[in-house]
Amino acid sequence: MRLWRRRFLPSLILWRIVALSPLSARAETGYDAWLRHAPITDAATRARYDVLPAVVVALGDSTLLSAARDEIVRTVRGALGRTLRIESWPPREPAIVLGTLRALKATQPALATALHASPDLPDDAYVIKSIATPPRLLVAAANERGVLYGALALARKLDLGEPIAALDDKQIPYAPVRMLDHWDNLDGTIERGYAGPSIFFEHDNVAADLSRVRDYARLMASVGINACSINNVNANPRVITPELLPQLARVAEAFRPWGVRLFVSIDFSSPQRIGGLDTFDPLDARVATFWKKTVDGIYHAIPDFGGFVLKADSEGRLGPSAYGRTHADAANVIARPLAAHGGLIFYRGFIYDHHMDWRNIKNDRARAAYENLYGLDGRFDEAAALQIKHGPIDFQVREPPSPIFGGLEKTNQVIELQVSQEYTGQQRHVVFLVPMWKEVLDFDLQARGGMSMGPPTPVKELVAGKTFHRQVGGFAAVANVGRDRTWLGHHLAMANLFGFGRLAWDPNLSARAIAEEWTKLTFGLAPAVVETIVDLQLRSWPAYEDYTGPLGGGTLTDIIQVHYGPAPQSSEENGWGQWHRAEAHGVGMDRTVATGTGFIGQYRPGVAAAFESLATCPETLLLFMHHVPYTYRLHSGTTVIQHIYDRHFAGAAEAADFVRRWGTLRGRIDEQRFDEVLARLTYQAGHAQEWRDAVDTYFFRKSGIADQKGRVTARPPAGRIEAEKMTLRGYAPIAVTPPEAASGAKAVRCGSAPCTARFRYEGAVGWRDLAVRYFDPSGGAARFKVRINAQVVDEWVADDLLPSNKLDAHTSSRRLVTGIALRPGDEIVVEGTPDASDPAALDYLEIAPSEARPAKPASR
Ligand code: GCW
Repeated sequence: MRLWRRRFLPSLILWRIVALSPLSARAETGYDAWLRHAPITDAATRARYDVLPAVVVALGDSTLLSAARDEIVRTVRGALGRTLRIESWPPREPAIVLGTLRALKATQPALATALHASPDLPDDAYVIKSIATPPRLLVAAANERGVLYGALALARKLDLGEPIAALDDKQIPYAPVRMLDHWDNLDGTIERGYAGPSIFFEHDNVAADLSRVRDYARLMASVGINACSINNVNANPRVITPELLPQLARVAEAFRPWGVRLFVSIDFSSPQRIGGLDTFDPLDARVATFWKKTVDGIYHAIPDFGGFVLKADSEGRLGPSAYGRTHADAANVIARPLAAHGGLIFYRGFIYDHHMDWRNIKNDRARAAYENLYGLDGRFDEAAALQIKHGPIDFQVREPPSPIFGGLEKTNQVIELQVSQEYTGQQRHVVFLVPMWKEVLDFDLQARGGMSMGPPTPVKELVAGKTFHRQVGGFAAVANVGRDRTWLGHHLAMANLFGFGRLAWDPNLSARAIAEEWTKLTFGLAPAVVETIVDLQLRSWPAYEDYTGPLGGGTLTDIIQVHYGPAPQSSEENGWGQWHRAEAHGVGMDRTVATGTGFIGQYRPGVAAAFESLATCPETLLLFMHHVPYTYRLHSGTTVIQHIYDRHFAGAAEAADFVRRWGTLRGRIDEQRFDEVLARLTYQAGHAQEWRDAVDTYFFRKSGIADQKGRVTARPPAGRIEAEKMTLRGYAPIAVTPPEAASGAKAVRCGSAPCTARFRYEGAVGWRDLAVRYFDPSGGAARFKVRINAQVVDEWVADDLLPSNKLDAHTSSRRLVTGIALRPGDEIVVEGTPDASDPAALDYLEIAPSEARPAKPASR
């Protein structure tokens, strides 16, 4: 051992030199996500790895085992600056040995015996064990993918600086299905994707360069994801035509070394649209033949193909209802040929009528999944699983678990979560979703009929088949990563991708533990950094819920199109069924059995009773379950309306505090990611104010009830100067839609450039911060300048890519101009120069005493 260490001393010295070079020497673009394998600089932590062998041996040469071995080499190289020797069996010195139990037994039966716990290892489970005698460190599993997971887990331990001297770790995945879905279109666009174009497709074909797909597969494997569906559930039927097959085979090949099985989404009318039939009736023999031929053809090209995802009879997609057939008929006709090859079909439970009559207060979209599927329990083939969104509506910031999880006893289930933050800030807002997912996964649906009937039946156990036996079950999440170098568009959003994988492997991990792991891997082990980022992540979902919409009323976002900024009224009076039913006296959906839509009756009796009664309904879900007067008093004694006002202010203040908190990390992490996250958090704080003001104003206008704290009134708040009240040249007032998207319902837009809006400052002498609220629609890049008297103090280009080309709450943006010395009589001028269809529109200016901010404020 000592001899061996001496042999490697020179490289260690060299390493110290590398390790001591400044942080900025490492390019930190975000692309490596949590697999950076960054140098461990702390001497005590490094000393833990003095026991690490210098050799790594893989028992076999498959692509999986090679990937496993190479990742160990890469990790040790990065973390410790040592290059492990790759050898074959038997190694001549202590080694890390990676192999399946079968290979171990064949090479050295004694080693296999050392792993006594292991004969019962299911697929994908692994053991990592240090042993006293050479070869020292074993990573073993029943299947090769398990070996890969073990190797990647060992790599993670190293990256986390955890001791490895006495390892005896056995990990069994909680469920067999751990899957990521993508809503990528063949033309390269992504439905609800917020980080650039598809990594899988371009120009109606699979992308020519799949190197990003390979890197993505490595990320997936590192957290135990074993399946990936690559195209939109609103599927283009071409995806399974013979023309595309060789291309899909290339994706499968990119996934293979990392143990990820390829799935695709299909169109249910394919037999007609690409099969030349005049029908897609699932009970028609010709249709069955079409599916069999298609499936056989795919397996011929891709022997380890995973199967299909299917969205049918939902949001305009064709389905079995066209022929009066059931969802089970539809799933089974495709499941049968898949089963012959070990494939699966995930049949989506997201089935509802989006033309529902909103005037009928008994109508309720939340009831749809249960009504469509409950009666079919036991009629789905074993190779079919229902893939059910976690809540009964659609990835809102707060929903109860879908009752169908607790209703089905004889049907395979997979829960569908969403990493892509469709309704939760679209990766412009930091919202760490793991705590939200955990609330759903831990929720006891009392599926055995009530507490008296046996132990609790939390959602996680139900979907994993631990309560009622299921052939297939587990976890899926819609990820929608894109070509942006950060994968999701926000460095901090990657904690959701990581967290989903970790939860799918082990839903009993705590949100904090997951956040800690992710932060250490992504930003390093320094305690102050870890504490700050973990704290911010854990506060982010509650903050977002507060400033968008507390009490379970729905996110109040624009429902019709982009699902981003506030547009509370857009949920109402249309067929989409995301109603919150705000009227002059009260708000909320009455879903009770007694007087409402009856949705609550879909839960088992114990759960239903708790939701039905106002006294026991969790207040986080109050407006989801009940319609109450604005004056209804919560357990705290506060009225609903006052609570709405208060939480919006508290949430926006939290978002502002995130900027301050992040600022403390300057110099403690790399500059690039520090600056990029700071820019996003600064934007988020500005947009959180927009949310706060829009939603509070909306409820103020609906209810007519004043905010007891005087913040929500018909007049602009203190310190705010409406643009339309300033002295305008070239600018003209314009009404904004929806009205609450702009302060005072109005903005000014530039007619003939250059336009100016000016006013005279009459406040006290002092350092001031100016907040300029302007609109940044997508149709151009207007320019703005702020002048104090003749001096230009700031200028910027409004070229963010926000999801609207109008003046609305999606494009409402804030520019902070900090630390301005103002004197009474100063003239403050905003000058706007339009570009294309962007009219350099302004909403208001706000002047406040300067706050301590990060030394270098980010642009937005
Ligand atoms: O919430 C809706 C999204 C759609 C999506 C659908 C679904 C892919 O707005 O964009 O379609 O859910 O999950 O099928």
